[in-house]
Amino acid sequence: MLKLKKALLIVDLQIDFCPGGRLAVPQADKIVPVINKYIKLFSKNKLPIFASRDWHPKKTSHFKKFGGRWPLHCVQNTKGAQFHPKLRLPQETIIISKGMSPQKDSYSAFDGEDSSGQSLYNLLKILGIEELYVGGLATDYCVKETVLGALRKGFKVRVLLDAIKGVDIKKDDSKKAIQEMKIQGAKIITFKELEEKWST
Ligand code: VGL
Ligand code: ZN
Repeated sequence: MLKLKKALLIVDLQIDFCPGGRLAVPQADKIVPVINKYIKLFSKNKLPIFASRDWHPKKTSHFKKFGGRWPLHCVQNTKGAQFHPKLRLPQETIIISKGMSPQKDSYSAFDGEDSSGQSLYNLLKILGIEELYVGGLATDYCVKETVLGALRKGFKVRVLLDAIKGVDIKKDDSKKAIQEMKIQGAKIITFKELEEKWST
């Protein structure tokens, strides 16, 4: 099989999305040790690691207070916007900030940019990435939109089934999100499968 150049993309593993946070995803903290295992595996294989963060201005139409649908969360430079304290991001992790518009809702990491303003898409192209491994929060919002965005842009995508958690405002939202990602062409993988695959 053709060897595709891969990267890991960890979506929004931030304090506000974890239990105790302002927009807590049930059991979100459970995926942190699993994500850390993926990080180690990608680091060992010298593959790039991206971490997106929801990075909202104080005033944005994303928040209920200003006409949107969400409670205040992940406000730039607040504690809740920090990555989970147990997440072991290597120094070279490329941080992608998103949700910075005061007027627009956006969920996909492909709407985000690094500290120099480069889009995620351009960064992936520069690095020659062909296949993205996506985990994080939340399955039914940012993970879904990021995965569908990646597929539309022509990347191969693997969803890390043991390293995602959903909000499930409506029962089965996450299940439906996974179905939709599969229909659009994403493949599903778990850590054990990947570790075995890469050890041969
Ligand atoms: C997200 C709701 C609001 C997410 C972000 O990261 O999935 N969900 N903002
Ligand atoms: Zn948000």
